[in-house]
Amino acid sequence: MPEDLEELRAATTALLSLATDLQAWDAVRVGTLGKSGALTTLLKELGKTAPEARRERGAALNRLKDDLATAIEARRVALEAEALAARLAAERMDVTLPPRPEIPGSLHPLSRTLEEITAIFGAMGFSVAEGPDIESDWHNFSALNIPGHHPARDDHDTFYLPGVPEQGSNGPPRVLRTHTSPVQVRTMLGQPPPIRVIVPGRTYRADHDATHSPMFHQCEGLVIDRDITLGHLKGCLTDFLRAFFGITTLPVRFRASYFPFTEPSMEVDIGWSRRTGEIGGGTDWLEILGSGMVHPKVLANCGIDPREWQGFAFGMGMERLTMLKHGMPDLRPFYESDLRWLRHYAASPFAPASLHEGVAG
Ligand code: 2NM
Repeated sequence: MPEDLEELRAATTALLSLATDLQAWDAVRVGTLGKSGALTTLLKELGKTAPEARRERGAALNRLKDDLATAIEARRVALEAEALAARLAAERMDVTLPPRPEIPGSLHPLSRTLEEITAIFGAMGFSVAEGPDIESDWHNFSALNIPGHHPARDDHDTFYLPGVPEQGSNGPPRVLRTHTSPVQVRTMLGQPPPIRVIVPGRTYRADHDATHSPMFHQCEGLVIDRDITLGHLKGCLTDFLRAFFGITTLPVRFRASYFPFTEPSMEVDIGWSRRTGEIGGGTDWLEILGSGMVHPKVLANCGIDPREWQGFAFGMGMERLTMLKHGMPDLRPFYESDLRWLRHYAASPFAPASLHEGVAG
């Protein structure tokens, strides 16, 4: 290799080893391979070389360019690894430290609601089921007897995801689940009855204003056995609402309604005062839950024989429940991480929801 090229190789290699951070490294890269870098300049000058020597010098230049590009890239990888190692060492955290009860942090009010709901239904023999946020159209809609023309399927409400590449762009349609019911579908498909589950989790709808968030939390529930009746539904949900709001005499009303996945279907209202906002007082009614007897078609879709099994299901919005319990006027602060709001509504992690006193209170 010509002497001037060997010199450039040596000089660049030396500069690279002197570059101890990415900024210095980038200066070497630009100074070598950049638009007016040393090597780029030599390549541009190749045209001035005598025609007999041009082929050989060109080949040597290209070899040097490959070598230097490789060395420069290797240095970047090494510097980034060093930087990461330094950061990991600086941010090392001792997870064996004892707790500091004087700064315990606190629970988000939604987490608290989740704990309370779980404790209440847990005392009634329910377990918690979970499932994916990204669902097939079938689990989210078809299995639940929601036909293609139902408004819940409207593009206005549902976030559709692009087709999965491995399955070709016209693979099965995927959605962000619009309710947690697809988890009930998965539960029925995955285990034989009897079933007693609640299903808390994130749900998604293309809706955004003072009382709607595109992501919110639901808790649904499902009970399947041989002889479950509307009476069980009414008793279970009445007990739940009275335990959740801590009012043993809370008025609860069941009002005929419609859902595609239950028959008959009912909205559940609690007594309150519209004027003062007080729950359990006054003479007004507030809608709080949806419920019904699981439609025989849904049972059949999920591999359960509706001549042998029946049951009830229900669903509620967890933010709404939390807002009503604490008299919160606005939904938006739930997701804004504003410490003033969080401290105001915080619950202590050292006073977890428990029901040692029983559901009926
Ligand atoms: C609601 C209201 C009424 C419901 C039904 C089912 C399933 F999977 F069993 F069919 N899951 N959840 C249901 C019924 C949900 O939410 C307002």
